[in-house]
Amino acid sequence: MSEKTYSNIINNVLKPSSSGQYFQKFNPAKPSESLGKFPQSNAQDLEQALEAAKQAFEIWKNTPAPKRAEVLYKAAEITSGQKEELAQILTKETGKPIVEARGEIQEVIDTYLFFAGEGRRIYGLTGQSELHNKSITTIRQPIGVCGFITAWNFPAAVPSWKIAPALITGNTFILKPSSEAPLSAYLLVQNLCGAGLPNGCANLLFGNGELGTLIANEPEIKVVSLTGSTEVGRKVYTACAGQLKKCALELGGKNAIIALDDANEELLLEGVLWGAFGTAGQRCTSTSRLILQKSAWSKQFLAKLSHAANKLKVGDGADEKNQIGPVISAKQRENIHGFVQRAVLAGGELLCGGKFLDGEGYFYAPTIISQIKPEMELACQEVFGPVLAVIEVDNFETALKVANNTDYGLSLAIYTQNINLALKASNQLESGLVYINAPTIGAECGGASAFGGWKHTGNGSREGGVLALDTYTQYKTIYIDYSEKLQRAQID
Ligand code: UN1
Repeated sequence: MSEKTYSNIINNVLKPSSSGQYFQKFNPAKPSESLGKFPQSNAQDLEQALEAAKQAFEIWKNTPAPKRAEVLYKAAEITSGQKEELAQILTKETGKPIVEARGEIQEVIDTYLFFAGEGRRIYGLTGQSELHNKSITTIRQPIGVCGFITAWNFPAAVPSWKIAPALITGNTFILKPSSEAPLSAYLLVQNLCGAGLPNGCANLLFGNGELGTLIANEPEIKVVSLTGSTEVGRKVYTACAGQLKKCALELGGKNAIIALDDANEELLLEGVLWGAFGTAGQRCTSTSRLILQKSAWSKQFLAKLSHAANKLKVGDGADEKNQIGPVISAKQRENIHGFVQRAVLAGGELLCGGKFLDGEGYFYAPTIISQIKPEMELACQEVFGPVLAVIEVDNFETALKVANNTDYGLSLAIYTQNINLALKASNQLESGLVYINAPTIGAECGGASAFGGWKHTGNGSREGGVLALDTYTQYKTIYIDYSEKLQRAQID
């Protein structure tokens, strides 16, 4: 089969890049299989996309929000009709198991439906004036062209978390997906265009980090939303700060499950396996630390956990029987292995995994390393792979301290049947997400499900849920004076 060459999408038209250069994308489970060639876009492409997005903004911002919602409802319907096909492609692109890929496409649908509903509820505030015959109203208004820079691990869901709130509030966008996962984003944008979005509202440019830098530095892009590493986040934040423009960051994590000795063992075992090894540990929410209360029970539990981890089926995610797919690239697999080797050299005890697995793809065995101390590299740095560091502690108080002892603050969990300790933990854990008796992964996108982190995981913005509207709107306060004579507010 000949390799397909893809184009950017600008103003609802397929446009090859002006650079004439392309990159290839391969299936991480079968690296000899190419998914196609994608343009390496440059400043000229960005200029064209920007022009289209700016013009479209003038139309879209004046379209009533419930009308905008119709496009999202339609996009949800189209996506739903293609769910299996999109999931299969997502699996080829990322290697994630097909059940997870189906779940991710469902998340796109749910995100569109949730924000379409918000189209009838973009509420403001009304206030009380100190004067007679005067009213005060604060409304939300769109900001302009948004730039989205997204990661490869959730190549459909994460862009949808940005696209849906931006569009429903009247903004237009340019999306630059990771070059490790360009195809799902392409299909997402095509479906939005096919759902009746006016030309130029949704634009897609493929490219590498240089294109991301151009987007962050472009003054006419008024909001930048990035899902990526803390390192890139710092650069993007600095660029945006220089222009005093909005920036939403969703960055790394060093998430932990605290397991107290009264935990429901069955739930805990399943939760740790799923949290640590789901998506091959490549979620910003993955459980990368298990903070285990030391007891006679904890030893047995670790033995059971390692046994179960060893039995997980690792292989091509397209095969329904496989539970863990490959990691995204050869380079990433080397990085992961480096972390494991250094942890063992530093005194960690390898309970299972710690090796490459046979097969053409970038498979890495689910790995558990115990005897990790809170100050060791494996306890502090994000690995982004199927590696779990076990840190044993004596009691609840130390467990909380260790859990909070990280630069990141995305997702922390506690397993206990003691309601007082569970509630104390939910109050004292320093993270944007806290789970009680569930692992650190699995955030939803509706209503109150604000997604985002504390500390170096972000800069305070939230995605998924009604608070996401804050990123894409600015407030305007309107005073209306219907008195016939001049009045003044109290000035002394
Ligand atoms: C991410 O890895 O960037 O909560 C997002 C979860 C997923 C989202 C992960 N729904 O695990």
